[in-house]
Amino acid sequence: MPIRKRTGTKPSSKTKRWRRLDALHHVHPFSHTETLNREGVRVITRAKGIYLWDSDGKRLIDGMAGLWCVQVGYGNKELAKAGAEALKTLPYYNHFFKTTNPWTVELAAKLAKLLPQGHERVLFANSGSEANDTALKLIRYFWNLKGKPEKKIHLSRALSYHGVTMATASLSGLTPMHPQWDLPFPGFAKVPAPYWYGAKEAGYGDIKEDEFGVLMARETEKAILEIGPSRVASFSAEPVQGAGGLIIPPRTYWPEMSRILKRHDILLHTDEVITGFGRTGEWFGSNTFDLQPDIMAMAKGLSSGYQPISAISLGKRMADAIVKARDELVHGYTYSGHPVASAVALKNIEVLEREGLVKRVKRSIGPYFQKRIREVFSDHPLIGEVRGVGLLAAMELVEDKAQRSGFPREKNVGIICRDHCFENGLVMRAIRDTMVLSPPLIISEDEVEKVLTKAKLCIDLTAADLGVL
Ligand code: PXG
Repeated sequence: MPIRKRTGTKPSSKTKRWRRLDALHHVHPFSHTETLNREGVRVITRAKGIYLWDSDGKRLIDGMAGLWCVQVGYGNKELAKAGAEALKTLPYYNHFFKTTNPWTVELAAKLAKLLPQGHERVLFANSGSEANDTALKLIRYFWNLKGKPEKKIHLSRALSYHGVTMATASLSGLTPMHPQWDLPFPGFAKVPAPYWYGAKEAGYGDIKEDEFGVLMARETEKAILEIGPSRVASFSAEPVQGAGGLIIPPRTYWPEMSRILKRHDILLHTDEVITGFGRTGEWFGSNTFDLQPDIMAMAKGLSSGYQPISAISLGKRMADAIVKARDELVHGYTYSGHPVASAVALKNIEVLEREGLVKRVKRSIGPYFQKRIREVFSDHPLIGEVRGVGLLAAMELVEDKAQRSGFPREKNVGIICRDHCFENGLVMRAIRDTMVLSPPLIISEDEVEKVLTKAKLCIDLTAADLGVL
């Protein structure tokens, strides 16, 4: 296919109006407001399956399932109907005053069946940040109940993303998330990420992947010993790190980490906000990596993003302590277990089960996606590594494949590639210079081919811009 740049179509009067109002009145997350206003936002007006349409009728393939969340794809009528029915029947009620509602109860019971062994109790919240924030509070409470109030240090990893509240931003290891807010708070310590592809640039030489996995776990243990194990409350981790660049740990990492956490009596808090609900080919990333979390946070795929809802599940040890505590649990949100969000999440899980979408990621579409993305890109001169699991994949754009060394940051290679993708009708996320795909779980083989054809065109365009092709 010839390499060409598409020129954008002229925006309609409606688009111009929305862009103007947006620039005047709407402050966007994780955006430089003045730059965004100058360049103008894209207005997304509808979506179906794996496709999005903007206000000028341009169609885009959503290679990111929104923000890693639309498992069942867009436009699922069953979810819409379930939400509408709950809206008409009980648009709101809470769980504070000895009350509950049928949708939330059924959802909690359903989750108890799907969650890892021993996780039979859940709390609800509205976002991934709130779920992780709640998890941290429950961890602190647990150790207080156990008579070990000195266990208060929360460990997490470099490049992790756990949310944006004061505590979860402190927990996050993506350092740009801290200075604007004078974070991290005291009591949050960081350990290295098991990011093998970056090991050479980080000074570890030609270390083998398996060896690196063990080494990163041992570095974590070193940090634990320096702090003093009696002070360390928890280790928080995404089974696969998402927003930090799709970091898939070497297979030796988690078994070694699990041993270390057990040895020092440190709670494992898995952040399943991205890895939950089939993304890695099992219901949870904790299943894929054989983890026994003490507490888990989930959001996104819980409702396929159709409603804001998140959950925190307690393993047996934490549940026993917290449920049997003498005092009332002084925590909860106005919208915890919202009936409409619960109804939609319940229906979403029903669809995932009935359509066998999680199994499909494990057995058919996941392996197909992983095989094809490697076939198309492994030998590309711009791509240093293709990695992935289930329906998650990343491609590292590098300057020198042999040295595994990247481009200078100021070249913004990832952004160049992402912009080509938008121009050519594909949403592909750039994390630094790593291109990431996380499509809806309903994606077909034919649609995978469409994604990869567009991705190839855009990576070729990027290579041409850089004078590589
Ligand atoms: N944990 C993980 C692992 C996440 O990925 C959160 C917690 C926070 O969830 P809420 O619902 O509070 O946003 C997330 C969110 C990106 C991107 O650009 C990723 C997220 C959010 C926004 C952008 O990759 N993940």
